Amino acid sequence: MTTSAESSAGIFDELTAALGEKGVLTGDAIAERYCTDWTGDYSRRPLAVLRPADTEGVATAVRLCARAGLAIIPQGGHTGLVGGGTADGPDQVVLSLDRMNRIRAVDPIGMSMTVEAGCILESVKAAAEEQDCFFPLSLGAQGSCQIGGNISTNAGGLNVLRYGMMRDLLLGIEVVLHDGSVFSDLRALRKNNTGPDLKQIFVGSEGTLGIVTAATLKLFARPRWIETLWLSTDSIEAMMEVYGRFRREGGEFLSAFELIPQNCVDLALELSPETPSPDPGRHPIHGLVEISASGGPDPGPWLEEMVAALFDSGLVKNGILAQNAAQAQSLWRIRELMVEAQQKRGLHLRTDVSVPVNAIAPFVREVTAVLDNVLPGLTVLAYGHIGDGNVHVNALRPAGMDAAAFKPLIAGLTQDVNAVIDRFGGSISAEHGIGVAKRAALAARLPEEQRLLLAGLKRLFDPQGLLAPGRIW
Ligand code: FAD
Ligand code: LAC
Ligand code: ZN
Repeated sequence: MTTSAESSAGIFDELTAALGEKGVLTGDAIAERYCTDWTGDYSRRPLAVLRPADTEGVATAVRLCARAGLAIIPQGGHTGLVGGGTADGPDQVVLSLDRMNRIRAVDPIGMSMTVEAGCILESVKAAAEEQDCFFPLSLGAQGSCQIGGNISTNAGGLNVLRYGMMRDLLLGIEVVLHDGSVFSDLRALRKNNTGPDLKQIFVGSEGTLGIVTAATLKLFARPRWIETLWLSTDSIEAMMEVYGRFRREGGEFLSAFELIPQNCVDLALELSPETPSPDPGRHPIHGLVEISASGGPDPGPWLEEMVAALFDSGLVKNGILAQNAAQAQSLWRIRELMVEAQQKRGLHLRTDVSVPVNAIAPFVREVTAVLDNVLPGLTVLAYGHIGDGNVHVNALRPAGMDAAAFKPLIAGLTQDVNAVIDRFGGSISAEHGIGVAKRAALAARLPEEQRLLLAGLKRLFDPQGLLAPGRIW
């Protein structure tokens, strides 16, 4: 076994012979996107980038790397927010799935589709729509993230409250294991109670147990009516009341409910001043709500009554019911812009936490007070998917503080957020995963029995410790 960059030179010749010239990049041929993630916070040149074109190529690459003792960091769209897809040590190669982007089949009767792991989420959604079906996973990064990355992080996003997370959308999987063998079960079975469901072990395992090469996904009926609302309230407590009313009275019509504070709207409009302000009155808390139905009677009349009642009750102070698709899009654009705007501000505190839904209001108040107190001048941005109890408690650094001065404070601020999360019995990672960023925080919270089971799982699936080392465990 060889372990250094120099002595592994021969392995790259072998890999090139197996994967072709396009399949192995080294040196200057490695484009920046393989080195630096979307946040810009994680960056490192891997020894090489392997780009197999098919499952057999992935299997060969894994076998050869295992023989040479090279660690593999699987990489999808590189949009993950916890540093998982970036090389971070010597003797590591990135294995990119980007050439494995074929839609293998769409079945509009069984309502399923089978796709390769490197398919971009947006193209998966488009292929489903071509067959008059709907694949519901939706997130801001959908133009770049890949289905393999979505599975490996158990991605969530905007429609979880109706359709569930990636885990709930998976019918089958194909995975290359540590020795190059292939675990394949791409059957579109809706029911299969033959013991533990092995495919679920790979969901959320961030490349540490195997490399996902293909998946069979659940499809749904395409929504025929979509209504988009922007509702503004005076407080987060009022917004939770509004949410509760929609949840109880809207039932399965409710497909998204996003919490957006005014400071996030300000950020979005700062980045795109031509975007119309959804609430010139600048109420402090907004909700971006989507109601949709795939069939049956148009929910429009019910919705109008519901919104009128919310105004009458005094809970909602201002609101927009989008009159057409363009207006709906411009409301959702604010949701996207506020995330882009944070990235443009450079290094900032970024978290992804969850609490029981009924604790969101007190949690947001407490965590904001804690952060304001620890570092006055922070702009705390607490937004997210409140139907899932999932808040991104992010914060921009105080005016005048540069990134170099802020960087050493991030770990402490994150611990402060996590301490509040612990008091509320929440989770330090709701949807982004653990990666390298949250490894220590997870380790500090894992009960011993769970740690032992997970360590055993890792030994079983990756005895050499070469699959995404340093992630999660
Ligand atoms: P990558 O970043 O490339 O990789 C993520 C992890 O998965 C890494 O550990 C990597 O090693 C592993 N991996 C990737 N592909 C494979 C594979 N084929 N086999 C095994 N392991 C693999 N996330 C949400 O959950 N909800 C959101 O609402 C959301 N919004 C976002 C908005 C923006 C603007 C951005 C930039 C990100 C957002 N994310 C969100 C985070 C991110 O998009 C998701 O985590 C996504 O699932 C990552 O997919 P990817 O293909 O980019 O994976
Ligand atoms: C979002 C990402 C950051 O919800 O998860 O915008
Ligand atoms: Zn999110």
